[in-house]
Amino acid sequence: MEMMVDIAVDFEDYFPSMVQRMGAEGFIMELCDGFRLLMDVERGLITFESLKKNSVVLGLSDMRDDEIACMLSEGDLDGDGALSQLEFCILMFRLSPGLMDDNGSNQLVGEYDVI
Ligand SMILES: [Ca+2]
Repeated sequence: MEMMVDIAVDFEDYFPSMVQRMGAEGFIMELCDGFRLLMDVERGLITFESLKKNSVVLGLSDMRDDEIACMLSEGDLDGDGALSQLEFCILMFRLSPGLMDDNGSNQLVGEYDVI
Protein backbone atom coordinates (compact mmCIF):
# COMPACT_ATOMS: atom_id res chain seq x y z
CA MET A 1 0.00 0.00 0.00
CA GLU A 2 2.81 2.42 0.72
CA MET A 3 4.01 2.26 -2.84
CA MET A 4 0.54 3.17 -4.01
CA VAL A 5 0.63 6.24 -1.80
CA ASP A 6 3.80 7.39 -3.54
CA ILE A 7 2.14 7.09 -6.90
CA ALA A 8 -1.06 8.70 -5.69
CA VAL A 9 0.76 11.80 -4.53
CA ASP A 10 1.67 12.62 -8.10
CA PHE A 11 -1.95 12.36 -9.22
CA GLU A 12 -3.52 14.08 -6.26
CA ASP A 13 -3.14 17.67 -7.39
CA TYR A 14 -3.11 16.87 -11.05
CA PHE A 15 -6.47 15.20 -11.61
CA PRO A 16 -8.80 17.71 -9.92
CA SER A 17 -7.31 20.52 -11.99
CA MET A 18 -7.74 18.41 -15.11
CA VAL A 19 -11.40 17.85 -14.23
CA GLN A 20 -11.83 21.55 -13.72
CA ARG A 21 -10.25 22.32 -17.03
CA MET A 22 -11.86 19.62 -19.16
CA GLY A 23 -15.04 18.80 -17.28
CA ALA A 24 -15.83 15.32 -16.01
CA GLU A 25 -16.58 13.95 -19.44
CA GLY A 26 -13.40 15.32 -20.98
CA PHE A 27 -11.43 13.94 -18.09
CA ILE A 28 -12.88 10.46 -18.61
CA MET A 29 -12.05 10.70 -22.30
CA GLU A 30 -8.52 11.56 -21.26
CA LEU A 31 -8.41 8.52 -18.99
CA CYS A 32 -9.61 6.34 -21.85
CA ASP A 33 -6.85 7.72 -24.04
CA GLY A 34 -4.41 6.86 -21.28
CA PHE A 35 -5.85 3.37 -21.10
CA ARG A 36 -5.39 2.86 -24.83
CA LEU A 37 -1.78 4.02 -24.58
CA LEU A 38 -1.06 1.52 -21.85
CA MET A 39 -3.06 -1.47 -22.98
CA ASP A 40 -2.03 -4.64 -24.71
CA VAL A 41 -3.64 -4.05 -28.11
CA GLU A 42 -4.35 -7.70 -28.76
CA ARG A 43 -6.13 -8.30 -25.46
CA GLY A 44 -7.61 -4.84 -24.99
CA LEU A 45 -6.42 -4.95 -21.40
CA ILE A 46 -3.57 -3.46 -19.43
CA THR A 47 -1.24 -6.28 -18.48
CA PHE A 48 2.02 -6.27 -16.56
CA GLU A 49 3.94 -6.49 -19.83
CA SER A 50 1.97 -3.77 -21.60
CA LEU A 51 2.20 -1.47 -18.61
CA LYS A 52 5.93 -2.02 -18.34
CA LYS A 53 6.48 -1.47 -22.03
CA ASN A 54 4.20 1.54 -22.41
CA SER A 55 4.81 3.31 -19.12
CA VAL A 56 7.87 4.82 -20.78
CA VAL A 57 5.55 6.61 -23.20
CA LEU A 58 3.80 8.31 -20.32
CA GLY A 59 7.01 9.33 -18.60
CA LEU A 60 6.56 6.66 -15.95
CA SER A 61 9.74 4.87 -16.92
CA ASP A 62 11.02 4.99 -13.37
CA MET A 63 8.26 2.69 -12.17
CA ARG A 64 9.78 -0.45 -10.72
CA ASP A 65 8.47 -3.93 -11.46
CA ASP A 66 7.04 -4.24 -7.98
CA GLU A 67 5.27 -0.90 -8.33
CA ILE A 68 3.74 -2.00 -11.61
CA ALA A 69 2.64 -5.30 -10.07
CA CYS A 70 1.22 -3.40 -7.11
CA MET A 71 -0.72 -1.04 -9.35
CA LEU A 72 -2.15 -3.98 -11.29
CA SER A 73 -3.19 -5.97 -8.25
CA GLU A 74 -4.62 -2.84 -6.66
CA GLY A 75 -6.79 -2.10 -9.68
CA ASP A 76 -7.71 -5.62 -10.70
CA LEU A 77 -11.26 -6.09 -9.46
CA ASP A 78 -12.24 -9.32 -11.21
CA GLY A 79 -8.97 -11.11 -10.52
CA ASP A 80 -7.92 -11.82 -14.10
CA GLY A 81 -4.53 -10.22 -13.49
CA ALA A 82 -5.09 -7.41 -15.99
CA LEU A 83 -6.89 -4.06 -15.97
CA SER A 84 -9.95 -3.50 -18.12
CA GLN A 85 -10.83 0.05 -19.11
CA LEU A 86 -13.35 0.25 -16.29
CA GLU A 87 -10.89 -1.10 -13.73
CA PHE A 88 -8.26 1.37 -14.93
CA CYS A 89 -10.60 4.36 -14.59
CA ILE A 90 -11.78 3.27 -11.16
CA LEU A 91 -8.17 2.87 -10.06
CA MET A 92 -7.29 6.33 -11.32
CA PHE A 93 -10.22 7.80 -9.38
CA ARG A 94 -9.18 5.97 -6.25
CA LEU A 95 -5.62 7.25 -6.61
CA SER A 96 -6.87 10.80 -6.60
CA PRO A 97 -8.38 11.65 -3.22
CA GLY A 98 -9.07 15.16 -4.47
CA LEU A 99 -11.81 13.75 -6.69
CA MET A 100 -13.63 12.19 -3.78
CA ASP A 101 -16.30 14.07 -1.88
CA ASP A 102 -16.61 14.12 1.91
CA ASN A 103 -18.52 10.86 2.01
CA GLY A 104 -15.69 9.07 0.27
CA SER A 105 -17.86 8.39 -2.74
CA ASN A 106 -16.83 9.63 -6.12
CA GLN A 107 -18.26 12.64 -7.89
CA LEU A 108 -17.50 11.15 -11.25
CA VAL A 109 -19.04 7.72 -10.85
CA GLY A 110 -22.38 8.96 -12.17
CA GLU A 111 -20.66 10.36 -15.20
CA TYR A 112 -19.12 7.02 -15.91
CA ASP A 113 -22.35 5.78 -17.48
CA VAL A 114 -21.35 7.54 -20.70
CA ILE A 115 -18.78 4.88 -21.47
CA1 LIG B 1 -9.28 -7.35 -14.23
